[in-house]
This record gives sequence, C-alpha cells and structure tokens, in this order.
Amino acid sequence: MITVLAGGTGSIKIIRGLVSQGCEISIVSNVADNFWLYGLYICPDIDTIIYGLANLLDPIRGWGIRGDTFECLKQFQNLREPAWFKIGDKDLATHILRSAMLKNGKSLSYITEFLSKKFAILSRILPATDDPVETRILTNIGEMHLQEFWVKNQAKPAIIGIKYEGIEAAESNPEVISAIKNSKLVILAPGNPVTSIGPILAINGIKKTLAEVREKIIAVSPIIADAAISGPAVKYMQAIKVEPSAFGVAEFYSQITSNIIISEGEVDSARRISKLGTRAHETNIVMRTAEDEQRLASYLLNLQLG
Ligand code: FO1
Repeated sequence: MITVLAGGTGSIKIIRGLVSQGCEISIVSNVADNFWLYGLYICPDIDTIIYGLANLLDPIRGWGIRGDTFECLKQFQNLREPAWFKIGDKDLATHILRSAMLKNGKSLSYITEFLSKKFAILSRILPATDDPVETRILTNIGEMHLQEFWVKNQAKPAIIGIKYEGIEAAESNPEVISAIKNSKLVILAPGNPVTSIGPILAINGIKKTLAEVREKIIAVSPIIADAAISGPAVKYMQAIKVEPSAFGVAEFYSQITSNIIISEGEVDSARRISKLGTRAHETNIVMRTAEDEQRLASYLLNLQLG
C-alpha cells in the first residue's frame, strides 16, 4: 500500500500515474482550499482527485468536469450576484450533495467515501481532517481566503503573510495516521508546498508521524529551476521566505523526506539537497500526457530509496 499526500491541480497527475501502474493507494487530500459559497461547501482538492480518477477532469483547466456548462453561473451574473468562482452545472451537483450531507451531520470523510463510491473510485480518498481549516492570505488590501486571493483577485495583491485558520483545533483523520504508518511508501505529490501540502503537514500529529518514517518518504518537486510547473507556488514560497527552487522544496520537507525527485540537470540543487541529508533523483518531472504520468510513476516506483 502507498500513501500520497495531495493538493492543488498538479497532484492528480502522479496519482493517475501510480494507479496506472496497479498501485493500491490512499490519498490524503488537502482541505484548506475548501470554502463556503452560496451555502455550498466547495472542496476543490478532493473534487480534483475524484474527477481525475473518474476520468472526468477537464484537462485544460485542471479543475471541474470536462465539457461542463455554466448556465447556473450565468444566472448568478444576471442576478448581479458574485460569480467569480466558476462552478459548472454538473460540478454543482457534487457541492449540493456534499453540503446537504454535511448539514445532516455526516463527516467530510464519510461524504468523501460516499462520493468516491458514486464515481466508482477504487483508491481511498482521505480528507486530512474533518475539522474546518482555511488557508488565509494576508495582503496589502486585507486578509482573504486563498480562493479569493487566487481566483477573485487573480493573485495580484502583495502577500504579507499566510496562515492556516483553525489548524490548532483540527484533529488529524485517524485513517490518515494509520495509512502513513502502514504504507511501504509515502509520496508528497508535486503540489504547492505552502498552500497544498503545507496545511496537511500542519495538522496535529501528521508531521510527527511522517518524521518517524522519514526513510520511506519521497517528494516530487513542483518547481523547475526557479519557476513552478503550474500555479502560484513561487509567490507563496517567497511570501514565507522559502527559496523558490527544488532545494527550497527539499529544505521545507527536510524533517520528513529522505528522497526527492527533481528536474533533470539541476546539478547544483542536487548537490545542495544532499547536504540536507536528502537524496535527490533527477529525471523529467513534467507531466503533460498520460504517458508522462506513467513514466514518472514508474521511475518513482523503481527507485531505491536512500
Ligand atoms: N480555479 C480558478 O482559477 N478559477 C475558477 O473559477 C475555479 C473554479 C473552480 C470550481 C471548482 C473546483 O473544484 C475548482 C475550481 N478552481 C478554479 C480551482 C481552484 O481554485 C484551485 O486551483 C485549487 O483550489 C488549488 O488547489
């Protein structure tokens, strides 16, 4: 059994690659991107995993359902209500169902398992916690939820700080702890270390459990040279003074990761990473096609972890 810590739109690629190699995986999903909109609880990272594994994910956007329509959103625009977060009509059904179940007292873990079955997903998807945690971005124009910063304000405001609201009170999902302990391999997917993987690590007990099994943990860098493969990772990393490079990612994970896969040819990063007591493995980490996903997953599974 393999456990993958995942968040953002890049993580699903390595997850699909691992599934294609016949791996039995438990996926620990970030929940700090979740938020309430129109009385609906939106869980973008969980849904990206569900739609990705169900072969429904829109490949261009990297979120939402392929070929979805946006009639409901247009009606919000007609009503002059906020329409900055583009929820598709089919996607809406997921949010309505989840929100109704939450309001009936079901936990996010229970609902995620329920939805996984509806979409015929065989892998286990585990929310990192059932408690509410939100990534809040402190900016020059005020504090806001990550989605307001990234989608509504298009990442334009200057970042002053980043916090995970609710993190102190959040209890880790017990199944996450046992999945980490019982797996032969734990993978930190190529998600943004600050807002996708970071909130999972910050939940009570998770980082400690990972540190105890550091030798079986491998990260995949989401950064090539000084740029993210996709998304705003660099901006977030700079904001909390993490060097935006494969070395910065390895340093951020150094207490919990003995191995990291970085982009081929990053010789200088590899040399600096080895001084952290982490082994760097160089290969092509760009995943544009299903073949790329399979190639990187197969490379990872064949590594001898040091
Ligand atoms: N990202 C956008 O940039 N714009 C959107 O309008 C948007 C809508 C959306 C709807 C459902 C969903 O599951 C994800 C959605 N995302 C959208 C992606 C999301 O904002 C982020 O990419 C993730 O939270 C990053 O982890």
